[in-house]
Amino acid sequence: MENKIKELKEQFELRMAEALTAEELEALRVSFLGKKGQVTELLKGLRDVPAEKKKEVGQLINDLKTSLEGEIEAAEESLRNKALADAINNAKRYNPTLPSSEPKGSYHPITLVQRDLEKIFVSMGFTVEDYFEVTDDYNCFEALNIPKHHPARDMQDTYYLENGQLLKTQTSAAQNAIMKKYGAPLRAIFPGRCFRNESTDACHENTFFQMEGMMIDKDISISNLIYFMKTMLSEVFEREINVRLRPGFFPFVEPGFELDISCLICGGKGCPSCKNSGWLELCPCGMIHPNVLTAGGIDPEEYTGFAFGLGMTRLAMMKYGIKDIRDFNSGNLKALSQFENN
Ligand code: FA5
Repeated sequence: MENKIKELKEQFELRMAEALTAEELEALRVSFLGKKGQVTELLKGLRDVPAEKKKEVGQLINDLKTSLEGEIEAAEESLRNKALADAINNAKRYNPTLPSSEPKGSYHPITLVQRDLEKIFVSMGFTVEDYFEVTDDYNCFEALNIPKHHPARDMQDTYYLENGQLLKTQTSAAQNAIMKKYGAPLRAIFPGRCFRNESTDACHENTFFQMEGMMIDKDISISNLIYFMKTMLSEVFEREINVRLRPGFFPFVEPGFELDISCLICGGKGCPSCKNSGWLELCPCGMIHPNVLTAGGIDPEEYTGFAFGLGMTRLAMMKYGIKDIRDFNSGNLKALSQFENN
């Protein structure tokens, strides 16, 4: 038996020297250590060894088994290391000092407008908050003073998921969570993507961006609201913009307004982008309803605040003279890659 063990070891070493690939190593393992492998057969032959030698021979076979397993594992490890080293050595070298030969990317116009707005509001002491795209009925409607079966729900044809959640129809859906997170006083903006089941046209999309803002403190009034809206618009457009404020109904503000800007595509004459009215509905706003403050854990006797829901996609249309809102989601690089890349 001892001779047989020695012979097997020598045979193994000879074949090991020739095994250069992972497949060859695996074949070697099966041939010696597999279910019907030679070492396994040797172990089975142990039953014919005289009782007084069984322990000693058994030990020798186990040592052989451990040593063969170790050699195969080491060879596999060294193959893996070599493959990794080859991959690293053959990888394309990158020299950061050379001019780039890759085509240069550009930011989406909505990203550019969002960055502008964030800069403007951060400079006025607002924080920038993030919020989910999938939310629930409470946050999107009930916490905003829109109970179930309220007719105001008809204004936003909502995509519901099978589990009862929904795609947010308005960035106002984040108001409650943000009030609960920070309490009062509070100054925050929260840009985000909104979804509505809309028939699309030059100024309506089913997927569009809004940017919500809230300011809550003692003695906040409509004049604060108007000041911030005017400052924001003149900063974004870098000039005075004609605006008009008219009454608007949203259950979560009282009083509520529609802030329209004179259409910059047609100069106010009327075109498909402004539904031929010369004005574009851009930023509904108002003083936050006491019920909404209470739902957010803020005492309406002590604090007041304003909120606005800016149509960021429409703002990008006006800023960059894009006539059709559907271009934004078109994936058409010719249309989308021509904007200032800052
Ligand atoms: C709202 O969504 C309110 N949450 C806004 C608000 C916030 C009011 C805070 C008061 C206080 P409205 O449905 O009007 O309101 O949408 C707001 C803006 O989003 C619109 O003025 C418009 O600029 C933009 N918008 C709305 N629907 C679409 C659409 N289908 N495609 C592109 N932009 C849209």
